[in-house]
Amino acid sequence: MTRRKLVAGNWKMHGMRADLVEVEAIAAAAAAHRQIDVVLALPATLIGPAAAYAGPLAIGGQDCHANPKGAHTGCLSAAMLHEAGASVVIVGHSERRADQNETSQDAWAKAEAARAAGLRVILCCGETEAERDAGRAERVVQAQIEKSVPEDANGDWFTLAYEPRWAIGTGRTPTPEEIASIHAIARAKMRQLVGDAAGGIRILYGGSVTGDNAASILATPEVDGALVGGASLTAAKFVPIIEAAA
Ligand code: G2H
Repeated sequence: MTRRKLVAGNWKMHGMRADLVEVEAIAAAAAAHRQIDVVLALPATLIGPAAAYAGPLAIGGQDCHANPKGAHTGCLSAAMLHEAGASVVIVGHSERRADQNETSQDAWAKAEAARAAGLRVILCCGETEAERDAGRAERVVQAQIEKSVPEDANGDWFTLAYEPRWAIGTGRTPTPEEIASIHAIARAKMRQLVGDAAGGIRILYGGSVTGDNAASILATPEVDGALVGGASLTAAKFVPIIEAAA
């Protein structure tokens, strides 16, 4: 099955209004490469201003609450993100798993809430370095998928991102063979859960993707795109990754 490439940037806790010039330049690159999908997951404070001129660049949030409303100080619902201008949200990122003790069950609930609010979802999974060293990477990713991928997931609204935690922000990446192997295992696991719909679900690789390694990572079998952190913060770094995918 042919799947459109998707390149998603994740600005994490970076970005002030002055940085909207970068969003504008990235939106121009997305407009020049409409054969692929480009997403920018921004801090919530920038979603509204960025969405005003994003055009084909989809603006995303980086997390949402699993509940539609309630007494959750400091949290944002999926509907709030949607109303602000987001069309996508990342859930289950390893930094939220580490910093906020989020679980795969939490990621499942957030994915369901996001879908109900009309958002598309990028759900993250990936093993720690200790799990990798113990030879458990495949089992860890399979277990995360089993607990977090909704049973009605399909490629229209759902994307999986494989992000080995030891590769995030470290400059280290798995070999293309290792990435291809885990992605194939992830797709097989999703096929058990959602059947043929798994064939339409994109699987992104994330973790220290840069303009230098993007072409080889994106050419790897089973890689349908990239989730990019540090190298998405400026157009100068992110646009070459978009071009590598196009
Ligand atoms: C992994 C990735 C983006 P970076 O978190 O989600 O970050 O590209 O900085 O490793």
